[in-house]
Amino acid sequence: MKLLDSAVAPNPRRVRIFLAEKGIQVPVEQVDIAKASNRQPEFLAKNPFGGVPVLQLDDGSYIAESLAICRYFEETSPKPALFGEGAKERAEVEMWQRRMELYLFNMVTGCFQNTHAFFKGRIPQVPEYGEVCKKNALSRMAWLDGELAGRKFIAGDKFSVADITALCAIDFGKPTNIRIAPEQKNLTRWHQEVSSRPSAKA
Ligand SMILES: N[C@@H](CCC(=O)N[C@@H](CS)C(=O)NCC(=O)O)C(=O)O
Repeated sequence: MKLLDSAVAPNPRRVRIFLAEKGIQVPVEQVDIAKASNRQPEFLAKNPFGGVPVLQLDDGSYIAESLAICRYFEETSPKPALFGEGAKERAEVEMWQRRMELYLFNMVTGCFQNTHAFFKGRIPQVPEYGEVCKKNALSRMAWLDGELAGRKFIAGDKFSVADITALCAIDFGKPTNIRIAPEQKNLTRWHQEVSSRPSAKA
């Protein structure tokens, strides 16, 4: 088994944090996305969309999509449960994970992809759309600050995959100046708490 990784990108970080929380060690191979190694035929044969991370299994098959990889490890190593336990908690974690991915993470990465020099010439950039993404991300962080007034973590009292997605989204906001505002005390408290977990260094 091997994780095809990029140390600089937010999606692979989601998987690395997930693995660290579970205490699972997987051999890692860096894919040089700056040199577009992930866009070469050899990599596209593993994941036709070219994104990292990709998990290479011992039977020679590949699993792409960060959340699919996380779900694989949730099944093989159920404790600690990061997708929730029982019908209600699992549904709540799923709801929050999807909210964090669709409405925050994708906005932060959408801003980066459409405005940052890294993606110039790689994809057709639409800077105006990037600015819309940034505005959306900032307003969702303001909303999240209010949500976190009443609970410790994103989906409730327990740390979950929703926290991992939100942490990776917010930290990846740095290059496009998507930052937590000083008055967002609840979001700041949550960010400090999840950042101080050993897994955040992954
Ligand atoms: N939906 C995929 C997204 C994968 C993705 O876009 N990964 C980025 C890194 S965060 C990537 O490979 N970027 C380089 C590129 O697209 O060329 C997932 O959840 O893993």
